[in-house]
Amino acid sequence: LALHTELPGAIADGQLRVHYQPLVTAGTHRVVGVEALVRWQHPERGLLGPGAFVPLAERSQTIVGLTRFVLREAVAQCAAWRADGHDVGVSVNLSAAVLGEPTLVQTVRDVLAEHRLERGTLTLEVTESALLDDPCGAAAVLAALRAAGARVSLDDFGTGYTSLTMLRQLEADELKIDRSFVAAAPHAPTDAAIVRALVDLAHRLSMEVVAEGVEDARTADLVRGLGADVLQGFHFSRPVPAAEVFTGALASA
Ligand code: G
Ligand code: G
Ligand code: NA
Ligand code: MN
Repeated sequence: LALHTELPGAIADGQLRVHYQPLVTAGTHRVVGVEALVRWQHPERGLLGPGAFVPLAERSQTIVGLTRFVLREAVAQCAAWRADGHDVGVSVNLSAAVLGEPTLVQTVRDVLAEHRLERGTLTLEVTESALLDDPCGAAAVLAALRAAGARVSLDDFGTGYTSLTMLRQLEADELKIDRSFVAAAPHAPTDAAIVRALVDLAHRLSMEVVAEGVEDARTADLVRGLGADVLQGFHFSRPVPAAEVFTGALASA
């Protein structure tokens, strides 16, 4: 059986899992959020990463159900952490294919209301390539998602082709600098200059800046110095099951 034909049944059957990767403040490395990253606990093939099946889901309507599952799971988990005294938010990835889905905004409204999550606690990550498909439509959807109480983050920023045009057309709360620039910054003055410039640009547009792909202490210190507000990467934690997020070395805000 091909993975793409199995996936809808697997979602219904409860085979998807959500892992979480911490986001920490640049200064003191307190956990202020987590990014939800989907996995598939496949009965024969073992634990599959998103690269193995998210692209398949994106080629069919399956991505709609997958996204709804991850949103519900992540928001419920975030609400549980907050009830336990952890002042954290949660970030969920949205594919281009769901941005055009008429039910998306209502789903977000419903899930936030169901778990009584405060405005600004859920962040929705979109990539430039997702926005490229239909920039005007995307701007309207992002505005509606923000009106519903979610934050919007521009993921993998700097790798698309029309970054600056995007910034003129839509309002976002957060910019995630692509990990290719972050990882290279300690070794290449050009990359460090690009990180600095993206930070300044984002701050002037009142956006918070996340540096992703921080793999060592030297990179963490450098991008903090370049002005990043929040850091994410293997140096702090890999994506882990919910139960492991607050049991390691990292403390929450
Ligand atoms: O963990 P890995 O490096 O394989 O992740 C690859 C990609 O899968 C990342 O770009 C990430 O944004 C994407 N991804 C992970 N979880 C989800 C999800 O729930 N929905 C969507 N649309 N993409 C996801
Ligand atoms: O495209 P997106 O930014 O959503 O991708 C998130 C992916 O990045 C996850 O699959 C996660 O495993 C991966 N990731 C997170 N931190 C690091 C890191 O420090 N280094 C590398 N190479 N990948 C990372
Ligand atoms: Na992301
Ligand atoms: Mn990214």
